[in-house]
Amino acid sequence: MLYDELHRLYHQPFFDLIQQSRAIHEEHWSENSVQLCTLLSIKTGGCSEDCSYCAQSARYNSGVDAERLMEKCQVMERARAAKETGSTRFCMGAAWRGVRAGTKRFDDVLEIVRDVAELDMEVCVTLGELGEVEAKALKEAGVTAYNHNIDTSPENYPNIVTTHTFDDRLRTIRHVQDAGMSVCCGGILGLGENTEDRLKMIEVISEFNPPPESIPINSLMPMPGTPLEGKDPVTAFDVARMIAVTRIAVPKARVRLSAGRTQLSDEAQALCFFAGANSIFYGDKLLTADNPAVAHDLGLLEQLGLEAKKSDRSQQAPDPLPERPLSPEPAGKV
Ligand code: SAM
Ligand code: DTB
Ligand code: SF4
Repeated sequence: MLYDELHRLYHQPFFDLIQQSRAIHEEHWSENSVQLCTLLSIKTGGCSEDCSYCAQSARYNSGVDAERLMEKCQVMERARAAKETGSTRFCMGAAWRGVRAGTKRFDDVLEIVRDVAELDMEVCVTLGELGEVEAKALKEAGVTAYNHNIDTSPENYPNIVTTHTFDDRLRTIRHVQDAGMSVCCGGILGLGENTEDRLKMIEVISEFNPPPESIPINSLMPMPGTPLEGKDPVTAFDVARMIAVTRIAVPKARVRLSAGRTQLSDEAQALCFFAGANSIFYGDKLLTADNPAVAHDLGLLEQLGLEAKKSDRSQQAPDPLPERPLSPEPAGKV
């Protein structure tokens, strides 16, 4: 969806926007389900990149220590526990710039993926940059979705990260699409960007072909020691507006109310679900930061009459849209 239309939608009176996003939501998502995804940081800290929001960059004194890749048996324990609490997608994150085929650490990750895939959960990984070969290997090992966020507008990206580019991010997403994995791609609100940047980010994501299967909308969790530690919090109305615009721009994607739920009241989260969010990160921890407690989230879903989505490992990546080109385009188009 083009920027001008996103701008028009976003700047309507709040209730007009929410009414429109609700109507689109009901048209495409007849059941009232919320996808529950559990995150696990399988390799924490010590990252070479300088993403200015991230506690895991080696460049900042955030108090997060660099750790080695977790042992497979420990990961399996956590995946089984996630399944027992009702989670249907297990998302493993690594604080790496990227992965390369033929390295021990990539082989170790493939081994972990193969075993987690046996649990009949959807398997998502976020490992940074991927080439064609790595994407194919992950798909073959049993990954159903790959998370790789563009985080902000192409114009604002260099203000947030200097060690890799926006186009590097788009290239990885292209490789994920070509390998037949679902793309999970979203961004962060509250990095110091303006509304125009937020809408340009959604413009890029909504032009992906095939479209993303899920879109995480994170609010900055200001991590001590990072350059963005003192940023003002995002308001609940800003989050709800962005969720509504995202729902309208990409009707069939799971829109995930992601990092930052600890800063939102239950009522604000209910508003976000009403506006079109139908997925959350579920479990007491995100990667290094806090998330609402499992019991609290289950209570909230029950009060709202929302059900947990069933697992669907047979999920196929969304089909390409026929009229769009499949090859990589210049900046901003994937
Ligand atoms: N290293 C990989 C990468 O950069 O893609 C995977 C892990 S990285 C931590 C995954 C995503 O987490 C980032 O793209 C960003 O959207 C989100 N994230 C990281 N720190 C955050 C924070 N403090 N607040 C909100 N979102 C954050
Ligand atoms: C995403 O969009 N958000 C998640 C996941 N993808 C990997 C990560 C949020 C991280 C929040 C900060 C932290 O835990 O360090
Ligand atoms: Fe590294 Fe990813 Fe954090 Fe950037 S967001 S510093 S690439 S772990």
